[in-house]
Amino acid sequence: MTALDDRSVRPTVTTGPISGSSKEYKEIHGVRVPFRRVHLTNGEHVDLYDTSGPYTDDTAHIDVHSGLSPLRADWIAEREPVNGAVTQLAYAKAGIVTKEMAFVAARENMDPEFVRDEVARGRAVIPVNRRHPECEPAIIGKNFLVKINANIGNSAVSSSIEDEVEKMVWATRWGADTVMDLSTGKRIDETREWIMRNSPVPIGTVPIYQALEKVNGDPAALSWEVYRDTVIEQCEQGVDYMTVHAGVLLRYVPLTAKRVTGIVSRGGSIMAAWCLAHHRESFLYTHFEELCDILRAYDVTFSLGDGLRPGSIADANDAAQFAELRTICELTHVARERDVQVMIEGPGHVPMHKIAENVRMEEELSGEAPFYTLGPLATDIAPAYDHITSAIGAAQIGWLGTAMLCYVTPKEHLGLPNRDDVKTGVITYKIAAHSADLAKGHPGAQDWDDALSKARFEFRWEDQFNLSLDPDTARGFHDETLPAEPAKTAHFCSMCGPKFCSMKITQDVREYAEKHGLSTVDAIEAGMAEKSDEFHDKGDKVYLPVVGD
Ligand code: IRN
Ligand code: FE2
Repeated sequence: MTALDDRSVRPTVTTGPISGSSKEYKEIHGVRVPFRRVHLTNGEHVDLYDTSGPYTDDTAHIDVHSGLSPLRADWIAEREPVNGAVTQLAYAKAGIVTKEMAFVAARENMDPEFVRDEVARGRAVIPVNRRHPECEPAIIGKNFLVKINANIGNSAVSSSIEDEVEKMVWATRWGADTVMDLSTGKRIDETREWIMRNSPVPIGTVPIYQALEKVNGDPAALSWEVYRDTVIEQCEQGVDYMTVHAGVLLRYVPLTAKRVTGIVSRGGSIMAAWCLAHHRESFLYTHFEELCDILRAYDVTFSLGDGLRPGSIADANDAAQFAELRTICELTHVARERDVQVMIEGPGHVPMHKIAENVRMEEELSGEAPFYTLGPLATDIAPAYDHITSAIGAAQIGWLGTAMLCYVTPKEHLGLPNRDDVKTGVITYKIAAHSADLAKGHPGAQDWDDALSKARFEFRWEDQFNLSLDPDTARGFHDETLPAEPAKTAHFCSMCGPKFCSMKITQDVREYAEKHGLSTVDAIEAGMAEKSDEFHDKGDKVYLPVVGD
């Protein structure tokens, strides 16, 4: 019996298309790739990158007890190993374009050969465990769309399997490119099995959390063997990438002594406690090559954890943080030589002027391994708004070349995020990621903005809502004051009212130009002259006396 046969677990997941959109599949490079097609009222459509899987396809049959259909099963089965390895990196190095590479190339509108080359260099990763065939492949690398990760997972005090499965579906609905299951509470295995079998996106974990559960929460009782077995179990289950805090070395722990916030990483603090208790080097570091062999067998991607990341503005870019970064960059080369895909995790809390140095160091020392950062929060002063403090840092670090941004929700530092927090975190991070795509001049990124701006300018309200990251909230805000149907084509909204709408005024100017056979510039001049005469006629006063009473 598998976890999914348990009928007492009854997740209700959100299904159905996003407002104004439908699921479209296109056959590109020999693979069938999903898109979110936004249908516009002028007969046009816009196709967007789509992370939501079959859940937004109204023709799909969803049964959470059977899981999603294994889209990659044949691709995996028909492949022979190269040089004893089955990883995307090994194939890429051997000059082979896999179906996964073709898939991500189609999704990103890139050349498959370019994808292969980026993977071969280790500048991009495609985290897809052979045992997660349900997953739609995604690529993480600086030359691709900036990705976002949403963390979910229960804790000892809160949440259920049902809640976590819905959070996964909900997060991908709004655009999460990957989801990390950080469960530390009850039924970790079952919860993960439910998430894995129903997830259309890569799933990441931090295996040390479950290893710690196995030894009843006592870090000193951990061992390489307990950890290794946990990793193998999670590999078997299909986890696509794993955070490994292998850079928390014994000698770095004292470097955190004078910090304002010490060690804030859960995994980092567990490993620091183990190193101190045994006065030995971390088993993650001493057994790293063995770990590479395990991950390689499944094509699980390393996410080398930043266990010593700064947890406050005061601690940003300090000796402990950078010592660890140097070590994980060295380990990146070790893994890559062994054909294991790697990304590197980054901070944390960093003020804006100290962000660039992080990217520069990471790229130089790791040979441009994909950087995956948690924010960073650009200030510490706004608990309850840390999705915003962190999105400021995230947009900037994304622009500088960070490949994936780990979201932060409004509950950061305060509590376990619920479903609403998950959506807020995802939308906030989509904003940061897309802003970075624009600033990087990513081909085609601006098309989405242009389509929305055009809809806005032409008062196609429905199109403006439906093109937005969050159509429901956009429509809701509009309808709060102007719910009537005619308002959906009206040339104003309640913010400025009919007389003060700048877009309406611009359109009037253009109409005036056409009527008088003038260019827009001439029309503005002529119109201005008219207005100026009117102004003189009324006595050159900015504020006119109230007429009437
Ligand atoms: C991302 C970048 N730096 C840290 N992260 C994420 O933080 C990581 O991917 C995982 O989701 C979480 C790990 O937290 P700890 O164990 O380092 O606190
Ligand atoms: Fe923090």
